[in-house]
Amino acid sequence: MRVFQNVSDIGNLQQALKEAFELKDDRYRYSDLGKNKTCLLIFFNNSLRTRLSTQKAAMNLGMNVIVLDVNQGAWKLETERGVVMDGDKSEHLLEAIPVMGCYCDIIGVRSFATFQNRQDDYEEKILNQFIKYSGKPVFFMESATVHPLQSFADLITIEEYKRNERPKVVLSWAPHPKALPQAVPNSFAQWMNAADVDFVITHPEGYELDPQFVGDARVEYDQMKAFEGADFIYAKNWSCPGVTRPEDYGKVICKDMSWMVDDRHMAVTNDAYFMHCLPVRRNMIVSDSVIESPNSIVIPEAANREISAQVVLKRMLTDL
Ligand code: AN0
Ligand code: CP
Repeated sequence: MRVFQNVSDIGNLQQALKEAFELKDDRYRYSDLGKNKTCLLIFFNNSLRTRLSTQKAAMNLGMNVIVLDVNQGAWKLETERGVVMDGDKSEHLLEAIPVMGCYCDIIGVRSFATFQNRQDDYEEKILNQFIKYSGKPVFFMESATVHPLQSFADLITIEEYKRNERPKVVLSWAPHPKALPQAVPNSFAQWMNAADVDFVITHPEGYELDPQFVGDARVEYDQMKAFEGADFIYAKNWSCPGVTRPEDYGKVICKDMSWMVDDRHMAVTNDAYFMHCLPVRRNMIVSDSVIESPNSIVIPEAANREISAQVVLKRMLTDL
């Protein structure tokens, strides 16, 4: 594997899940595979889980790991070509990327949507430059539009907890004070569409996700109706994707607190498990009672981030 961005990059999902459970059973089985190989993790944005779980996964495989927080200690980077660099940016991405590639064998990059220009975000302008100029395999650690390591971990978690062959999985928008990216719901939709689940998306009008990610999923604007009989509730806030209203791209257009997942919502489900990628704002996205209930699986979900990262790194190492 040279790029990990979309669900298609992982190939057969049953095979990927099998590999994930094998690694979870014995995570040091391939501890020689990464000997003398270096994994470089580049963060343009904050992280707790991705930073720790990916580092751990690389170490399980015997790799060396270097982590760089670009905005803390590195030079401020220019990303646009053709700019006269007389401002506060000391280095251009076009030099920085191939230099980073010199010091590693595999690169992971986190670079969120900036919401300045929908086209730049949705064309994955930054990550595509890493793919093009680093000369190394690149895995996405949440880009402008996708967060595949999260969705793979979510799929592993659903497979572990499902109580019937084809569970009903509901992705629900929930309120949040700040504008958040669409990467998590985009990827989650993409992966759920590829998996064998009954998938429903619910959100207020105006929050329609990009059609390339929605695919054939059912969209239900009545949240309570969507929750009926659900086996898994996957809550997440996202800002306006700008599909139906381009001028609102990246904006908060609804603050309706009735969308917060609480006991009233969970009561109409099939005793559903509650999931969220974290970090989560309590009593905005989800009530204390729901996230603290026995049905909340947010911690095992986060734990599976180590496993999804390890499958991806193992495959990249194998193909070096
Ligand atoms: C980010 C987001 O919503 O995409 C990261 C989630 C994994 N969340 C925040 O910025 C709070
Ligand atoms: N879920 C997730 O990616 O968390 P971090 O932003 O803390 O890495």
